[in-house]
Amino acid sequence: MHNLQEFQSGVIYNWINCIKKLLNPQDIILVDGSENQTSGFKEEAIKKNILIKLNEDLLPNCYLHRSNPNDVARVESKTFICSDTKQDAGPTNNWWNPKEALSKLINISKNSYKNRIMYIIPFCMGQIESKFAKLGIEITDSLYVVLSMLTMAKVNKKVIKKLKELEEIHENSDEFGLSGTASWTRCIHASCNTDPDNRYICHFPQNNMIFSVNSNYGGNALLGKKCLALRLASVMGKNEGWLAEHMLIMGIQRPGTQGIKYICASFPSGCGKTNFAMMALPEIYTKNGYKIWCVGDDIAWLRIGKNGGLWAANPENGCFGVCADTDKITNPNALVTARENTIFTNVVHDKTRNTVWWTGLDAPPDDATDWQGLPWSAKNSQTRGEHPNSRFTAPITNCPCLSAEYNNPEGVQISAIIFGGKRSELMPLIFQTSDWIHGVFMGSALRSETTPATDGKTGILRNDPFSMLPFCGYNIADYFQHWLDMGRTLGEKAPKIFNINLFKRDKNNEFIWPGFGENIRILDWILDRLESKVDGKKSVIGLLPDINNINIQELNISKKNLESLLEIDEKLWNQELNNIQNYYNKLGENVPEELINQLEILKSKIKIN
Ligand code: SAT
Ligand code: MN
Repeated sequence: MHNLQEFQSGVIYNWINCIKKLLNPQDIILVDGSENQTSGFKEEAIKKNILIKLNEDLLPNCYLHRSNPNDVARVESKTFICSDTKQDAGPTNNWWNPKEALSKLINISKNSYKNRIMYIIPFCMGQIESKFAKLGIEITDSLYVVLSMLTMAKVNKKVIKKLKELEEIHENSDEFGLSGTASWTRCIHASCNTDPDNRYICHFPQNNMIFSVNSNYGGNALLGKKCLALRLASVMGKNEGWLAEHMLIMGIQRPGTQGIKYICASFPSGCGKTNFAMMALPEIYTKNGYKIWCVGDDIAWLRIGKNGGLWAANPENGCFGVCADTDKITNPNALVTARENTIFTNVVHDKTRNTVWWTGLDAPPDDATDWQGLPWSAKNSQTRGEHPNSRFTAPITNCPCLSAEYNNPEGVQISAIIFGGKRSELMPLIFQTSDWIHGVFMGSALRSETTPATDGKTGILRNDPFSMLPFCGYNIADYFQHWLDMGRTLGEKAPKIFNINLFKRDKNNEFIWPGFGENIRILDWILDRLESKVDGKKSVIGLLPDINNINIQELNISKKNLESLLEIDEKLWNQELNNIQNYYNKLGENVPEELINQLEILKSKIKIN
């Protein structure tokens, strides 16, 4: 056994041996995060055609990876919460009896590491010295997963040391080490033959364990990310009094105000969280001293701090962002972020320059292969060369507007929370909810159009409360209650809650709001509200901006269009009420009374008007 002496004997050593018995690898390697070992992995990955090394001058230490074409996104239909009861998983999750799930997973993965290496990745989500931190060990046979985890999580000697200190907490009794529980998360990943029919991503909250088979895609295979940092962490948060959210964290610095204000924003996958989190501002704003600071682009862990306010930390170490359509306008900071030490997945390979390309970048290459490795040219091809869910995996420290607080063990104090979805009608550009309970109501009622980040059809409107539909590891109605409870504890210190919709379309089906860097104009209004610089205009759904309080200087949008972004169509809202009612009915009796009251209040307002 390779370098496992780190764990000598003890619980972790025993657990690894149990899993070894199940998967039957040729050898075992402990991943320690050292530079030496990591470069060895990269060389090995190149040799095995898992990675293509790109032009060192243009893209230093960058690589191209192509996934199995059937393995390009999260698969919600194959994602399970294996809690003791179906009620614990709730009506929005796929539930699987833990015993039955395990027996299937054992069947599928048994001996699947034959002639393969078993990599043991001890990792930490969050800053190791922070109370936010959560430890885990991922076992995988995929070098792509190893190298991605090395970017997305903290993997180093300190983590190994800390895990050794925690050893005694774990108890385990069965042959394959799949029972009992531990204070650290046991993550088992087996690529098998990436067979979509036998693909399962299973979470065992009672065992603090994740077991994923037959997919190497980020959200299904980098088990520290969505599986631990959202699904399992949301359960931990419920039990321990904090929140794990699908949210970006950013700081906004404005002239004439002291300090930086931090906000969290949740949008569903593929709706522009990364772009929003590292927004590059238009010149009229930078000139005046505005700055954006990125703390995180996908996940926020939120705790009540010593001062009673809500504090957020980013548990991740890297960005797993969408490549397609990321360009100089949509997100110039992401282009800089993904310029070195980056793995690109499922993009076009420019063979002449040995670089990568996707729609949105400069002129397309002449001699290229598409995301599947087939000959491709922009001129002769009807289809895009990159996959719509093509991704870059880059260290967050590459981000040119990275906040100085990004690794603060305490996190940053949050002044406002934004909920957003992708809606072509109904939802205004922005409104402020009246208080925490009303904000939670609006978060619970969110609907959004599906995107390529999930398998299945895109553009389908569906309920996606808090953008957590695919990520809440327990009963969503209990999750609403947990939000309400957090609000009660926060009291006066609770951040203000806003709602935004950047995706409203006009009669010609064109987006009305320019979005991207121009979104600062929305943030400006939010900060004006927080600082009581402007009043909001009362409406049935909350406080809207006065049209004159949204700065449209140097923006190609007419006042009339801005008005249309802010209008409330009560006929449509009437239909929406039915949807919320039906959704609540579907969620069942656990929906908190306070939210049902909110719905009644909204119904009565819309009727009166
Ligand atoms: O789930 S991933 O992390 O792969 C991307 C997303 O859907 O947010
Ligand atoms: Mn996400």
